[in-house]
Amino acid sequence: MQIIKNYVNGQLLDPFAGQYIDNVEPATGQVYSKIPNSDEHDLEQAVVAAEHAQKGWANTSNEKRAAILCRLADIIDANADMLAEAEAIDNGKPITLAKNVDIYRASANIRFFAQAITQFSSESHAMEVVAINYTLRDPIGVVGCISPWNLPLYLFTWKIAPALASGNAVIAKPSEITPMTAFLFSKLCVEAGLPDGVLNILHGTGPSIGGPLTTHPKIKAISFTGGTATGAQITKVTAGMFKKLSLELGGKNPTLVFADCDFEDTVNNVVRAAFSNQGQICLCGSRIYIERPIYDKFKQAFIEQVKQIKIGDPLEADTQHGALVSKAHMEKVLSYIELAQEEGGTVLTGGNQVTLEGRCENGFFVEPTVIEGLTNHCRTNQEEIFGPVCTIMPFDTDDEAIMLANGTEYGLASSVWTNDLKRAHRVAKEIEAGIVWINCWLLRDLRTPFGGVKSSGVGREGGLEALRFFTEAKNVCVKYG
Ligand code: TXE
Repeated sequence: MQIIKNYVNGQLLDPFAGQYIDNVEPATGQVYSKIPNSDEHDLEQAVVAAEHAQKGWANTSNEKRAAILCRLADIIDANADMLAEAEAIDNGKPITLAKNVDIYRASANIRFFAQAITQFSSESHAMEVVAINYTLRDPIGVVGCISPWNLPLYLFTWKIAPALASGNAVIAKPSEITPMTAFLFSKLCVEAGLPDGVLNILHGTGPSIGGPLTTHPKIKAISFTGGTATGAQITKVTAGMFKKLSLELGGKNPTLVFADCDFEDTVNNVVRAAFSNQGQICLCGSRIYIERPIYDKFKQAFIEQVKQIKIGDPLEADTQHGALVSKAHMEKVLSYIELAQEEGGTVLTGGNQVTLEGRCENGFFVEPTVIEGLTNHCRTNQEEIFGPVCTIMPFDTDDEAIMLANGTEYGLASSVWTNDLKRAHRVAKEIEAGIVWINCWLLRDLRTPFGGVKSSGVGREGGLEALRFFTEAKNVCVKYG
């Protein structure tokens, strides 16, 4: 049984109190490793290490920091197969997806921000003949990064890379449900020569270590991705502490399919948008609105394709649909499928737990599920299910499509499928979301602002937005006139 360790001041350590929790492999339902359940003592040790390391790291030139981070990205690439296998075991996602999306993006995140910091500049504002203002952008100091289980190493690196690149020291907490790749990553940090204390990784639950991390007075900024309820809790407990917060929360994303779309390409991508990573991506399109003239044709083609998704052992190369992340999460998803039927929905395909034979007989597998016949305001269409469940509904006009799309408390992402240029731009302008994809989904340029509106969060990640978040602006005004 593998025992995961914290990474503090460059060392792999057991938690002070010696408390561990079980780590379950979702595809088998078996405990396969132990995770430290860290507490305030571990946090204090990490804060001291981070504070001590931060000044030196901030005073290291951008080029040198970038070189160390690029070395780390190269080491991730060299270990991509090992990390992808670990991610598939720990999370239940198909190994092919883990390699091509998660691990690929983990090194891309680090390399991107390593390079971005060497191009980062700040503004100056001349007051004609009187004075000049210039803006200094200094690292904040010690910052906290809290990441979820759905894209474990991908989102972990997405947060720590801009924080480190801009000269902060980081205390990071991966999800206790998927801690393995962050642990393996800490060993790679040692190999890359990341200075001691610059990055500290503490494992454990929200109550034991997440909460204390958010309220620690020396941690001046928190970047969080996770559930909306947790985001609200973090906002509440940090109120009055004047911390910078970036919150990337839940989504209930609309997919708008217009009759003039490229039919086959749209079907393929709407399936991908609904069911990638077993529907456990905050960007997944789970409410699919289809213009009435093609509703029946689209429904048929869509269901046919969904039925062909190969469910299987995440470790098999041809598996397209793996296990849900935990038993509790599987039960939550199944309860929503039941609720959808109580609310008057008809399950067109899927709807059940799947029992595989052999190694995965006790795994947490649920069929890709498509439901129709629901109203927009029912709970199934309002609440984040975060699993392989989508609903389909017809619409008649552009305005109705926009109204339906905007009819939830969330506003993270959306996708629009049409060949009408004017409509595409108009709909994009009207949709209440941080991200609108036109004729594509999850096509990511890391320079673009990333985040949501309404209950999907506050703040933006990505590119300059992330570097600005992890730095403090100071205006210097020099009078010379
Ligand atoms: O998330 P949590 P959970 C949604 C999705 C899912 C639901 C709950 O709907 O079903 O949230 O998932 C840490 N202070 N998303 O329970 O609890 C926690 O340990 C500080 C959407 O796993 O929000 C983990 O590291 N930290 C989503 C991280 O927060 C706390 C991704 C996220 O866990 C804490 C995941 C606290 N009080 C779930 N409590 C997305 N937007 O991508 C927990 N944590």
